[in-house]
Amino acid sequence: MSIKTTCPYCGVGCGVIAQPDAARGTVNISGDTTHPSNFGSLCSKGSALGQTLGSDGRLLYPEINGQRVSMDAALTHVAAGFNRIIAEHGPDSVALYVSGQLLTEDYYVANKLMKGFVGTANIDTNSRLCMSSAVAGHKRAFGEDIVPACYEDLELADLIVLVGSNTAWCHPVLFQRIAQAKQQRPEMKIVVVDPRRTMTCDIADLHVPVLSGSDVWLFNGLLAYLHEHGHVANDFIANHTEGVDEALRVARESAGDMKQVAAACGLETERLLEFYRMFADHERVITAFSMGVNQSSAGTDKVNSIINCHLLTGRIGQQGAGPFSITGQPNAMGGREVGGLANMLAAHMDLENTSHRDLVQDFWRSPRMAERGGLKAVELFDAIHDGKVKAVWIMATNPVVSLPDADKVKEALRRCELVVVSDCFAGTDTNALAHVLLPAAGWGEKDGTVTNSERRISRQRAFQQLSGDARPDWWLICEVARRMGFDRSFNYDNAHEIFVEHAALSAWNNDGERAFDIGGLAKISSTEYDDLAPIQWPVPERNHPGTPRLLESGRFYRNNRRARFVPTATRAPAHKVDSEFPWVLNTGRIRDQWHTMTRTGRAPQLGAHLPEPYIDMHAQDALLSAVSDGQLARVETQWGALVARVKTSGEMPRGTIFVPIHWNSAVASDARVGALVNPVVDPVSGEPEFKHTPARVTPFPVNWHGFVLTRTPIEKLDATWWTAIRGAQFMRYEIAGRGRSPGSAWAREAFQANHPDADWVEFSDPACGIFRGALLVEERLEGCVFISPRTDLPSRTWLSNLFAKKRIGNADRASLLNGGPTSAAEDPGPLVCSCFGVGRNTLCKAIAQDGLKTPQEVGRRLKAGTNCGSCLPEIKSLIAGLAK
Ligand SMILES: Nc1nc2c(c(=O)[nH]1)N[C@H]1C(S)=C(S)[C@@H](COP(=O)(O)OP(=O)(O)OC[C@H]3O[C@@H](n4cnc5c(=O)[nH]c(N)nc54)[C@H](O)[C@@H]3O)O[C@H]1N2
Ligand SMILES: Nc1nc2c(c(=O)[nH]1)N[C@H]1C(S)=C(S)[C@@H](COP(=O)(O)OP(=O)(O)OC[C@H]3O[C@@H](n4cnc5c(=O)[nH]c(N)nc54)[C@H](O)[C@@H]3O)O[C@H]1N2
Ligand code: SF4
Ligand SMILES: [Mo]
Repeated sequence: MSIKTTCPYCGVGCGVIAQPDAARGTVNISGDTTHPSNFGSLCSKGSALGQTLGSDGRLLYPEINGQRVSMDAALTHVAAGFNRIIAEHGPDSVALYVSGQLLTEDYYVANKLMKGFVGTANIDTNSRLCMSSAVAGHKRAFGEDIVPACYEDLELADLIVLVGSNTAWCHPVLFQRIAQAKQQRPEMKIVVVDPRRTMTCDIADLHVPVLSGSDVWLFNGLLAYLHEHGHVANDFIANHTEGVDEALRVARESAGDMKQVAAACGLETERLLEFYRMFADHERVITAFSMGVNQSSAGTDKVNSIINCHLLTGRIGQQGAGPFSITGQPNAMGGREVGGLANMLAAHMDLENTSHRDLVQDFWRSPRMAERGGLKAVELFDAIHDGKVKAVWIMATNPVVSLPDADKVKEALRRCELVVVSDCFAGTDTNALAHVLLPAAGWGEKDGTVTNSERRISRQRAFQQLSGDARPDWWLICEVARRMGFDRSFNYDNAHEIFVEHAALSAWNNDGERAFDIGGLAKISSTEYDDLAPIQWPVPERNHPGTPRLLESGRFYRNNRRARFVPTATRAPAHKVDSEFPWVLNTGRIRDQWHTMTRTGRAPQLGAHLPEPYIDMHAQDALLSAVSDGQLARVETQWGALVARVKTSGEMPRGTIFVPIHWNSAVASDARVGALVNPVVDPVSGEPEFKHTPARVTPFPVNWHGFVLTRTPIEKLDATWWTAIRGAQFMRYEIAGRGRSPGSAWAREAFQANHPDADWVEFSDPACGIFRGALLVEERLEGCVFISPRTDLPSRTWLSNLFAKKRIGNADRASLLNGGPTSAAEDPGPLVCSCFGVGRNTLCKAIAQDGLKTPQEVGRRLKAGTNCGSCLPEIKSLIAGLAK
């Protein structure tokens, strides 16, 4: 059996083929060569999906206050709790907090329940933290949340400007499509606008290392430059836009002359002008942007300052030209279609527009409609904290980790009368605060649709049986709705019935008023739905082929059909650095992990690339903070603190530090970066400023460092600081501590408990604080521990290879006790290629010895980089480094 479905991670929306192997109990995952978003490619995360599918760690049964209950009891409890609180305190006292990882069908019923039946718009989503500035920018400029471009435009463009997007790591398959297009047409230019020199810069002709938060200066300056140098689409502006003069005036006044712009952006004037000239000289320009733009207290203005440059030059809705918001989550776009944000209605209609409200109420036959916008994510959790919202149902998101000022979020949930969480996994930080836990179906069990960054609707199809009592999210929502008394309106038997209702609403009294129209899919049969091929909306008529590009005719969706130049006055990030908090804390993603690691953290293939939380900073800033590469340090802001390992990768500019977002309490003692982030939001979109919080870095002194690799996970770790990651045959714990370093007694207790008769070998030098121990069970390595006062511990990659051996011979025993392989050749070094497990030492050796000059030659020699390609930028940088 082989099932076509869609990857559940990023917004690229790659087609996946899943082939369950019943005999082995595994699922083989490959890229779908017929899917028009990825043509068969998958990145490291997509390739490792098969490793995330077991029932181990799943939330399988409903619980109330920690006790397992029947599904019926749990659903009835939730419905009764919501109804009681609504009766006592009104509809606005309850809320849903949902996610861009729900399927469109789940999202549709969640939104319908709240806005049309409970009668409150208190349903918001983690897309508030992600896309809401892009949505707000699109609505201000175009009148509707429209992404005009498609992936093919990236290949057709002569210039791609990537703004605040680490595409190489966060949208890897799109990055590969861009890299391939550039290889075929080397004259194609790429600019990366990012304070960090990320792996994305690998294919860039120009890196523009702007100061954090200065993008509006950059694009206001560009607008003025384009105007001054005559790159103005006069006819397009006259016929299809309004407000150009005011936008130009504000841009000029607030950004100043080119020198002032360069200074505000922290750039040399020459580099600034080089970028401006490139932009001016290419008709086919795509400006693709993501979180470096959206996640800012000026996020919506950043978006509009970009759109203004495209409107001025008329480069929009054309092949290879336009602003392009790259979405993060697999169904961020679908969530927007159903109106999942607290300030939207459904099918791209507006909550505060009476005729839209009447239209939707009529269609839903709903008893009471929400009449004004609900609370946006950060406000919502503040209202929970203040006791104004008394019941919340959190679905498919982990806000205790992912919201800003996350310790306050934790406290808010502690105070809340009724917290319901539905998740597929047990043990998340948010689950820990739930009164009711509802087990949700996981990726392989779910059935429905998602929409990717290029408006392409693709099917997710189930290829596994439901685990335990887990049920699809739409089912859980409908069952609660029915128990709340809304039986007739939530009486769906399957995802298809919901989808066709959603499609019908998009076409209801539409007449071309709203771009989002998938009326052509409103009458598809259940079989046609099952077979639905990926298609880009709008799909206004039956058998319509879909719409790759929007806004081609210059007709926009505001009342007067014109696009609006939105004046964007510059303003600095909300909080400035000062002597107490001298560094800007920037947060974001790493290549092989997905958000809070509930899924990717289970795949051994993904754990080794960057196994620990870290603080990346400029070497001189590290020196000023009295910390150094490899040592632990504490990052502290006005809101919270964490401890992680310092790294001076060379990617960071002076003045800013970078901490990844993924680590949480389930996998580290103290590394939830959300707790440190300023909760200030953009005034228009409500999106938090995740990329700019003033912070300080101080040493975190410890007396000893160590790590443990063990086949049997350890329940309790006696260490001041720890982090845990899954390896192929073992759990890996990095530990460090104060006081006396652990020795023989500690290690034996931790290890030997499960294997009292096993063979224990150890080396101990108490005077030097060095301890090494290994447990062998029937000559196989069961576990090992290494402790030292310094961080110069043995290679984990070398040791992980010993775990793969059936027998540990005498030479290996000796090397275990010596703390290192007998020959350097046995140490592959830190992992670079996760698909084929190729380490840095192996790569460097082959590159040097065999004179390999291109990643292709490396691939032929070692296979590295030949599957998903996510490590190609790193391989290229190793080749470049060795060529120096
Ligand atoms: N591997 C992986 N991929 C993912 C995800 C994941 O968790 N892991 N998550 C998905 C999701 S939901 C999202 S939203 C996307 C996010 O995808 P991206 O937006 O590409 O990812 P981030 O790492 O959040 O941030 C992007 C870049 O913005 C830069 N930046 C910071 N401040 C500024 C600034 O002021 N101006 C500019 N121009 N740039 C700035 C940062 O240095 C960073 O390199 O990734 C998606 N893909
Ligand atoms: N500091 C900082 N914080 C950030 C960001 C940042 O750049 N910096 N980025 C923000 C952005 S862009 C995003 S998108 C968020 C992401 O943040 P979150 O949404 O909190 O992160 P996830 O780990 O993806 O959480 C998804 C949860 O849903 C569960 N889940 C997965 N599939 C399903 C399903 O089908 N049904 C149900 N019910 N549950 C499911 C997972 O197990 C997991 O617990 O983080 C935001 N937070
Ligand atoms: S690029 Fe990777 S994570 Fe994103 S959809 Fe494709 S395979 Fe999934
Ligand atoms: Mo996101």
